[in-house]
Amino acid sequence: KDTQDVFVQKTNNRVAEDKFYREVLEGLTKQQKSLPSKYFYDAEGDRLFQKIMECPEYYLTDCELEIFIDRTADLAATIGFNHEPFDIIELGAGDGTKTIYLLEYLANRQMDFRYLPVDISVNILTELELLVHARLPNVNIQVLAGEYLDMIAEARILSDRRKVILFLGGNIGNLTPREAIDFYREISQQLQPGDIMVTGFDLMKNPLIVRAAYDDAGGITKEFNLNLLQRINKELGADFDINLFEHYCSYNPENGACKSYLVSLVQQEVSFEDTTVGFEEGETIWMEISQKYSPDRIVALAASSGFEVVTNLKDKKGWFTDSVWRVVEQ
Ligand code: AVJ
Repeated sequence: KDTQDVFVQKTNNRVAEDKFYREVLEGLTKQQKSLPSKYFYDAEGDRLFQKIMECPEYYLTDCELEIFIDRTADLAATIGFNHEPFDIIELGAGDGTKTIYLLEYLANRQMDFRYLPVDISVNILTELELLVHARLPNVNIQVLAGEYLDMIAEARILSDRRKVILFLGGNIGNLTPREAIDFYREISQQLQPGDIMVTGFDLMKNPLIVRAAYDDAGGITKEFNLNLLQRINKELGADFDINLFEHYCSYNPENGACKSYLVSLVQQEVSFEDTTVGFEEGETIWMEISQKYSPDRIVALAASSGFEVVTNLKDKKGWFTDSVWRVVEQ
């Protein structure tokens, strides 16, 4: 059994590495160069994102934590299902800092639920499992390591209970609005009418506040972006000189798109595997979108993907909302 496991693990790694290579190559050979932001999160990227969350400019985490602490009862009320048993599936669960408040509230009221956190990082999931065991020994937790939609399918095989999907932190912002519709359609198709989807949306606000959050004075966000070039160096043997790239962030207050780029400071060539990519001086690599939403746009997104809005739980400043949706009858 052991050799079998090791073999599977190795094969998966190679498949993952090939995919990483293909997507990097595809991004760097486009007219507007780009890199997929989902690859930010290697061990160093995880560490840098933790540091971003501690930056005074990065308000998202604090706003959502406030909602999970102050509005726990309201949130719990929307997912009670009249005491029917249910599963909470959390996509991109991370360290569980916010969710634990909800789990504690539900557990204290003897609700019959299981917590199924989904993440690609097995490390994060192991830590989360330890935390939940330690803090909430009565909560039934089963971690699921893999891609979001695959793991929702997996959870359906495990049980036919009512489902609550959590997608917190403003992670939805990393999809373009167009991609977001497809994402929610695929989710609603996997669910039953009445099942619940909870998404943390960062709301449109003073553009100066948004821009500062993605261009912090301490330069952590810059490091976070440059780390992906370093990861490509390490894992694909590329020769990016990170001193020859600068970080740039733009926010369009008309459509809520906050985008970050790396700017090539000189004309240069970068090689990896058997490919060479040329950069003009001033040419950009689009690294990430962190889309901001208006309340109307959230309603429209729900309606066009098989959901209806049940309620919006906002922080006191009104900067962030945890939007609770219900799957409608088709
Ligand atoms: C983890 C996707 C919510 O877009 O706000 C933070 C990632 N990027 N600073 C975000 C991020 C730059 C973050 N999310």
